[in-house]
Amino acid sequence: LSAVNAQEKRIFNETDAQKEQRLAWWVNDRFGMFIHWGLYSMPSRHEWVKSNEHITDSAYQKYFDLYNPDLYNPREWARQAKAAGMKYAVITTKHHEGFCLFDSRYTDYKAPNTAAKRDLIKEWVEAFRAEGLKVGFYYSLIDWHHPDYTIDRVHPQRPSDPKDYDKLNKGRDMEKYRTYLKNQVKELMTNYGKIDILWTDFSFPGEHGKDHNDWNSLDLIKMIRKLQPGIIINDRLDLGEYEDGGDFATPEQYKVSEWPTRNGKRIHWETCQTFSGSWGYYRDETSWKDNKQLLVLLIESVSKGGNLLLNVGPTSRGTFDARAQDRLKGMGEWMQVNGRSIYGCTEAPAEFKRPDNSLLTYNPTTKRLYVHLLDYPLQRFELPGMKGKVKYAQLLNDGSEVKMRGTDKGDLALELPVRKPDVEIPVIELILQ
Ligand code: JFZ
Repeated sequence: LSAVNAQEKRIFNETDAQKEQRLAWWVNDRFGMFIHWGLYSMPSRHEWVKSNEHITDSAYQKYFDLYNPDLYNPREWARQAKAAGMKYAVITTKHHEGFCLFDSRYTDYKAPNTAAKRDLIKEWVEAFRAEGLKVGFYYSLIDWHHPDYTIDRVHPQRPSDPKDYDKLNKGRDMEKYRTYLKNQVKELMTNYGKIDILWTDFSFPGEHGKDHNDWNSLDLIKMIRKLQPGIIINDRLDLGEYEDGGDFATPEQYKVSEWPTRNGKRIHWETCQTFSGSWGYYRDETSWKDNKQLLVLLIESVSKGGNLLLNVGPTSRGTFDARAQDRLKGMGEWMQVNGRSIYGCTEAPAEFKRPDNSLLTYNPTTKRLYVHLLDYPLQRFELPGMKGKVKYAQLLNDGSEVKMRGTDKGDLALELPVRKPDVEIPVIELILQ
């Protein structure tokens, strides 16, 4: 431990090496599927619809009454996730609306009490495990259904006049909600076997907000790690004062200009991203990213030492809509032949300079450097300062040799085929000396 880190507050007795071991699979796998599914899939206009449109509990009730995911087949979801090259998945067991996809002893507001008549999470876990994927639970700390959850600044029933908060919150008791929250997390950590990831969401400190005191986060994280010693937990419990108050950071992509640090030390991170903006199914949304943009999100994350959790919002009947299937297929086609530049890879050492319109990743075990060509150049491509450093160069998609020679300036000139290889983003694999 460096002097700086030794001063940092810690919750657990775990060494840095032990933490690295616990997170090793996650760092290696790099690419996961996020799934946002709930009652909000029915209005299909954002998972925040209840808050955005200030919908009351009684007006929202119709979604619960009519919820019927008759086409739900998690084995099909798992198949598509795997084919896309994803190695783990995280599903909303409960989102902010409060509806539970799992069977909980502590609420009636759950899938078994709808036409689904069963615990939808149980079969999801079994299906994803059967495809060899690691499984994770998203659990919303925020709850817009629980009668004891106090009205805050993002709540559907937030008042227009701040003076009205006290009046509205009379009779609501966060102590009772904390008990509910803890009981439900305990169920999730106990009833489904080994859970690989817990994705809590989210804290928003400040006036009429919620922070670690509202969730009793410290007590919660201790219980979670006790029940699931190997689990990996995100950083949204508002325990930032502790170095180990979360295992990885969850920045939004646009904030990541370089590998995020804490006290000068690089941290684990994962960006989560949507296909179209909303996390829940949003039928009329038109802002869908194309396959190339999605691949750039993945490659860019790995090039800065991070993971990508790419979200699908299934329909209320339990299917992936055609646009989602198309994107997953596109990612899979690329990953099928180029996955070697993603799995087990990380940021390239600083000695390797990134040429224009390219992204670098590096596999420290095999000592191979990957150059992702975002804008396919015409025949000649130069790697600054790399003369004499490369044993062999090939296109990753078809394993064909790329001829190279050192220049007088000490650069490495690569001779690329005129015709762009048949992949969205071609990758040159450099086997270093
Ligand atoms: C939250 C949710 O509100 C949203 O519906 C979705 O589930 C998403 C994955 O998580 O939204 C957030 C919360 C925090 C940040 C960004 C989006 N953040 O801290 O940058």
